[in-house]
Amino acid sequence: MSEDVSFKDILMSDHPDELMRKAAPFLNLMMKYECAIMEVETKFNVINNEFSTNHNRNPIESIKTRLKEPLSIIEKMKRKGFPITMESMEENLFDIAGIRVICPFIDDIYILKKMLLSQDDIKLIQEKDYIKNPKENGYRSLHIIIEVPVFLSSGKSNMKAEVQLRTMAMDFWASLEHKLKYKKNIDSANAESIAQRLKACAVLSSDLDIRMQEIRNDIDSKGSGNDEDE
Ligand code: 0O2
Repeated sequence: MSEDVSFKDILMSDHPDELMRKAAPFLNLMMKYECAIMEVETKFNVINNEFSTNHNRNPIESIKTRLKEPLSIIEKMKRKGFPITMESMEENLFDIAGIRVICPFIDDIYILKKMLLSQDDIKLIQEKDYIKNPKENGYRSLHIIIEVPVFLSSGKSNMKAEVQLRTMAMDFWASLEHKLKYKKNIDSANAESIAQRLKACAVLSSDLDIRMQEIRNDIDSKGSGNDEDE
């Protein structure tokens, strides 16, 4: 990478032209993260298409993607005590490019992970299995940080991206919990009870996932054999 650029330096510009000139390397880097999102999303769409042809069902219900906002990038680097520069952002933040894959069944999550990681241009950097080890509040999902190559006229860049794989039940819980967390008018007496009730809902949603998986396994084992034989 060329000379490191500080966010403060970009923001100190007092003329629009100067701001655009100084922000150009940042915008170029964000474009590369956006391309990484496109590459990974396409890979999942290809996996889903092939799986659907071979096994007559889709392991992916939906895919959501997001590029982290500049203010969230700065906030996270501050919170973690990293230097607020572009080099630091590339080295320390792994979730600037985010891909969330929602699956019908728990098994689909691990099938998709295996299929993605078996591709020879994908490198696994880190894995956090919050399904096998849920967070204290009940949050479940499989997080993997990967590196994916992006090919531009300037050459190849290996970009990091965070893939979150979860079932529809895990996504339902996480989306509502996320919305509730940002409600500002929860007093501290109420907060404890809310946390406990959310945890109880997480346990229910985990039970639902396990039961639905069991029903599917049962149907598959008695079915025509036209499904996957992983
Ligand atoms: P967004 O907008 O979804 O990206 P951090 O927790 O950020 O300090 P790290 O190591 O990145 O550090 O955390 P982790 O746990 O690997 O993953 C963080 C992301 O997972 C979050 O991103 C959420 O998307 C999701 N997540 C993790 N824990 C919870 C949780 O308890 N509830 C919900 N609803 N989501 C969770 P961001 O950056 O918070 O937001």
